Amino acid sequence: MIEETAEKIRSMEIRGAGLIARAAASALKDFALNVEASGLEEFDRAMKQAAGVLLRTRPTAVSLANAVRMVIRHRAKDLDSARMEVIANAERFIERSLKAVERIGEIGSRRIREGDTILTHCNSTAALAVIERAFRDGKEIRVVATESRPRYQGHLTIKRLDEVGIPTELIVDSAVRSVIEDVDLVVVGADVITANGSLVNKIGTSQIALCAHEARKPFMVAAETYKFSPDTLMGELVEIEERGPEEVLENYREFKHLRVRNPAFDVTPHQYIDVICTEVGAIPPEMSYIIIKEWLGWEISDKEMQTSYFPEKL
Ligand code: RUB
Repeated sequence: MIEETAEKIRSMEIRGAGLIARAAASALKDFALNVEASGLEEFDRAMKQAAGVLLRTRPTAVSLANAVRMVIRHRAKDLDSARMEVIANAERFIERSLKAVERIGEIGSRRIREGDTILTHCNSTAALAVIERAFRDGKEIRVVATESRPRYQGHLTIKRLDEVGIPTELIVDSAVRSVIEDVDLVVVGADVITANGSLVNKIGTSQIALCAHEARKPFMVAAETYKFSPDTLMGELVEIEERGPEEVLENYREFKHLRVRNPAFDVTPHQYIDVICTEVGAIPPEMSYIIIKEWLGWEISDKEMQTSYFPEKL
């Protein structure tokens, strides 16, 4: 079960930071339910090993690491209670994660006005929740969606928007600056929000933010609180996943002097972000530390940060 889910995440059959986190929590729940262990120590060892397999699938999305930590952490003193606690943690994470997306839709959609044209990039459940909520509330809106090369996640976005009935235009990624004047605001999701409020999201996001900034168009990020990275508080840099060259150019081997680069994510500085809509409120990026401290339970002064982690605060 763990390996099966890990492979689906690796191959991107399961993708998008929120879905990855929920799939990992669900796999850990099944594993905790079925793993054979003679005692608490063996159970913990097996859980950690399973967590490691999941964590190694995709390096960037902090939602995965946050979900795994929240699920496997327990205070039980015996095997049966530990099993039950881990299962309950996983169920709670999944339930709260889904509720968070819904709440983000509610909060974020308040920033969308009647007649707005919204630009979105890649395929984000949280960003789509904002857009869909505005539409369901009766606002007449349009969407401009980028293809999001090389994996074309934009195609998933236009499919969903088409099902919902929202008029949408599809553009190539490089057309953003040409159309930005027709757009009223940008709404994107997040893989990671760092302690200083910067955003790590699908490659191309930072160019869009730059265009939006130049054109004075608001740039909104839709992100659950578990997309915020406690590790960045301690100066850790977010690892940007570099994927295979074949995703960009199939016959890359035919070239002798060519190196194809395929970074999957990029960093948008917090100066280009107007608002981050989370399930606990719409905050300026500068308030990210508060989310990490108050909602994820990590303190900058903690020597051993792991000890201050309160999963129940999510
Ligand atoms: C997906 C991506 C999404 C975020 C947020 O990248 O960058 O914008 O993960 O998505 P990939 P969500 O396709 O490489 O996983 O709001 O669904 O968590």
